[in-house]
Amino acid sequence: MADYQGPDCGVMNSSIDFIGDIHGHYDELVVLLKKLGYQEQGGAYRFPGNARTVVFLGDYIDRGSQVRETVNLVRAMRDAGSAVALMGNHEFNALSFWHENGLGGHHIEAIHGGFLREHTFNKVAIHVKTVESYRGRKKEFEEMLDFLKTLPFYLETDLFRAQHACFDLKCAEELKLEGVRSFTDGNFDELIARANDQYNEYDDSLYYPLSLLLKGPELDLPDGLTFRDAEGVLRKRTRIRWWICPKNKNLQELSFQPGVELPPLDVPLEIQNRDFYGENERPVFFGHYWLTGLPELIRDNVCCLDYSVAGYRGDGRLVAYRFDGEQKLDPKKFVSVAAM
Ligand SMILES: [Mn+2]
Repeated sequence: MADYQGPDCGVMNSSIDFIGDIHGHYDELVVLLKKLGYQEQGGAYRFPGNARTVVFLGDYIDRGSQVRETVNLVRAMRDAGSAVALMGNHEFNALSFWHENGLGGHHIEAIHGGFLREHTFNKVAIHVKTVESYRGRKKEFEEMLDFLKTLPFYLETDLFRAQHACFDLKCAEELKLEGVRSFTDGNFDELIARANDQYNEYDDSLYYPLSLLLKGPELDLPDGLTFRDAEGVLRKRTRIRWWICPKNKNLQELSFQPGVELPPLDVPLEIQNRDFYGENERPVFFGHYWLTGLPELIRDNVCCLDYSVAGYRGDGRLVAYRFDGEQKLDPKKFVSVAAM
């Protein structure tokens, strides 16, 4: 951690392999890295001659049974300079879940319970696999949390953008203005409290920019409308396609909740007027969305790499895209491994 130079470290050229959500599926990760031509050396995988770099798109923990092995490999590659590891919503959630409300004097009144996330049944259930993976290794667990604090929220070069869920220019600008690219760019107790403070009307909150980058934009469903997500949790909000012009689009067209069909109802004007990721923007890479089937491009500058390797049906894939700077992405450049 001490030697870490920041999110641009390691990305010295345009030959990058982006890898989607891993969620404790270490065996598939190793197979994928080998398939991409990376070779093990001193506990990390590197591309021969350091000619290529991995960018991990977040969500290393939870769900799978090899969380510890996954985190250790991602961290070893980050430390070796053969990878950049971005933060996912699961990492942000874990840091918040284990952080005492009020630590360092930053107390959020509206949050009940002793931590920045209430320890309710559903929230505990999400982290069970991670805790099991570190059973009897409390110190290592704490070191893992310290590692998660260092993960940058997004990565941007002249050739691409990458983050866990959604690229939003205003959010990126806001974080840039604040000089905050990760939770280690300042006092952690203060930053994590601000990132969880959606109740602050004075708005020095980081809640909005971080939730867009790490979870993507969501839309409240009309009264009474709900659906169950892949884990059976009842949802009153839907994720939306942030790369299409929302003007005059209805709920069915705008919703991006693979496997869930919503009715073609009207969408509030404030959502119809929101910014979106245009067709002429540089390519953007992300995970998060639980896609199924074989990898395909959403658009020639929009590439989601989460194909549910940790999905309950067991038919998911761990997916990479081999990027060489092209501004029109090529569907033949996906490389993937079926869940084992
Ligand atoms: Mn995920």
